[in-house]
Formats: sequence, structure tokens, C-alpha cells
Amino acid sequence: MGTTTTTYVTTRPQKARAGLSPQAIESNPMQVVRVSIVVPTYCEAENLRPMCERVFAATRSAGFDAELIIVDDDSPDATVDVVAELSKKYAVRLITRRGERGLSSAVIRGFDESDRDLLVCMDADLSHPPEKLVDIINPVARNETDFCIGSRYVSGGRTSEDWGFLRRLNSKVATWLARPLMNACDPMAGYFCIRRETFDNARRNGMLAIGYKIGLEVFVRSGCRRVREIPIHFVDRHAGESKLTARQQMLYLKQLVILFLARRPFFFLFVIAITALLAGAASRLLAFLLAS
Ligand SMILES: Nc1nc2c(ncn2[C@@H]2O[C@H](COP(=O)(O)OP(=O)(O)OP(=O)(O)O)[C@@H](O)[C@H]2O)c(=O)[nH]1
Ligand SMILES: [Mg+2]
Repeated sequence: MGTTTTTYVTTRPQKARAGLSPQAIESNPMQVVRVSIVVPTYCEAENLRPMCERVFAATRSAGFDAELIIVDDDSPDATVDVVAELSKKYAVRLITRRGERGLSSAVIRGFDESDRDLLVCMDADLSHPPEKLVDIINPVARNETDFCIGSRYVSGGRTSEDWGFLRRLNSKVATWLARPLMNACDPMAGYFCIRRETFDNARRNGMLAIGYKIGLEVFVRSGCRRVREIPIHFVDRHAGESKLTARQQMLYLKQLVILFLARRPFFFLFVIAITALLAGAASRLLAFLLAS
């Protein structure tokens, strides 16, 4: 097993670089929304500049004190150089993990590195429109909800028009499987905002870094109830390649089984038993029809 090294390419950001003047922050600290936006990355160098510019355009216009934490798994591309350049202008810092891979564990690491109360998880590839950040953060900042999702499937939200039938079906089935665990239209969303307290509760209740659905994991383990969904238009990645493999999909099924056994064991065993009974009856019927 390799070792994990963390490299801070930039130092902890100064408040002035976060978009608000220190005077504005000091004069009215209660009014300032302080948020860490955590972005896991692997080979996303091409997306980082447009993503960062759009993040800070959105958060600055709302007067938020935002920082961007990029958690990268030692990508063999220009990530380090691009973030170093961006950090001259924006409150962005890079955490480089070595000898470790995984979307969920990267997000957990980013949340751990933040000292802020509001935490956002967002993809780097611009599938998650940064222009929706303010709408997603505000309900959590105002304590109107515990978990706010950038949702593809709530009314007003949509996925890329380029998705084929199989991709739509795959996404719908995966979503449907998770619905009993979260009362939301898009329980698989990777674009969400929480308070630190929610994250801490999830950790206390045995949060795991299996698979790539860290939002679902945090929601279920934290035991929080209030969810709000903000419609987004989920577009296909801006540049680079997908890291979503068949292995990730198998890990998602494993994650679901573990979450169901932890939170809804009777429901889960009931569904398995009914499915086994129906499968047995169907196979006997088929055998009878073939024999007659
Ligand atoms: N640190 C880290 N980030 C990862 C890893 N795998 C994926 N990511 C990042 O997680 C985010 C989502 O990954 P994607 O490859 O876009 O997966 P997806 O959004 O489910 O699928 P597509 O958008 O269709 O490609 C992106 O910002 C990736 O760079 C990983 O192993 N480590
Ligand atoms: Mg993506």
C-alpha cells in the first residue's frame, strides 16, 4: 500500500482574496456566508480555470466569502501549475493525495481540511453549473434545510440532451434503487451543500468512503431529515474523460446494500425475500410451460 502525501500548493487563503474586503467581513461577520467548495479531481486540468472563474463570479456577486478546495489524486497533468496560477487571483488551494484514489475519500478529505461551517461538494467538469451555487448554499446557510441538492430530476431540472437511452435508463434505475434511503428526486446527486454538523454526525455514525456517491452516504449516515432540491441543468463534461467505470457501478451497489442493512434492514430483507419468491415462482412456471 502506498503512502499518502499532502502537498499544499498554496497557503491558507487570506480573507481579502476570498472576494470580500476584510473590512466588509470584519464589520458584519454574522452576515457573511463562509463556505468551502470542495472539488475532487483526477485529470481535470483543462476544466479548472473555467470552473474556478465561474465559481467566484457566482459567489462574489452574492457577497459570499468562498474558498475552493481542490483535492487531487496526483494527476499526471497540469493540475498543480493551473491551481498555482489561479491561487494568485482566487481563494483556491490544492491538496494532492499520493498513493490513494477515490472520489468519496477525496471529498471527505476536503471537508476535513475546511474550517468553515458550510460545505459544498461539486464536480470539476462543469456538469454542475456553478451559477446555481448561491441557490444551493442559501437554504442551508439560513437553516431552512440540512441538505440541499443541485437536482437533475426535480421539476425544472434536466440532464444533458445528448444522453442516450441506455445512459438515461442506467441513471433512472440507480436513482430508483436509492429512493427508499432519501426522500428526494435525485438521491445520487454529487452537487450538494451541508453544514459541518451534518458531516460530523455522518462520521460519528460510521460513514464509509465506498463508491462515488458521497452525498447519499452523508445524508443517510447523518440521519438528517430536511432535504431541499434546487433544479439544475446537468450538462455533459466540459473537457477530459469520465472516471465512471463499471467497477464504480458495482461499488455503488455494494454501498447501497451496506446502507440499506444499516438503515432499513427489515425493508431490505423483505424486498430480497419477495424478489426470491417471485423469481422461484417464475422459473417454476417457465419449467411447467416448457414441459407441457
Ligand atoms: N480525487 C479524485 N477525484 C475523482 C476521482 N474519480 C473521479 N473524480 C472526480 O470526481 C468528479 C466526478 O467524476 P466524473 O468522471 O465526472 O464522473 P461522473 O460525473 O459520475 O461521470 P461523467 O460526468 O459522465 O464523466 C470529477 O471532478 C472527477 O475528476 C478519484 O479517484 N479521485
Ligand atoms: Mg462528471
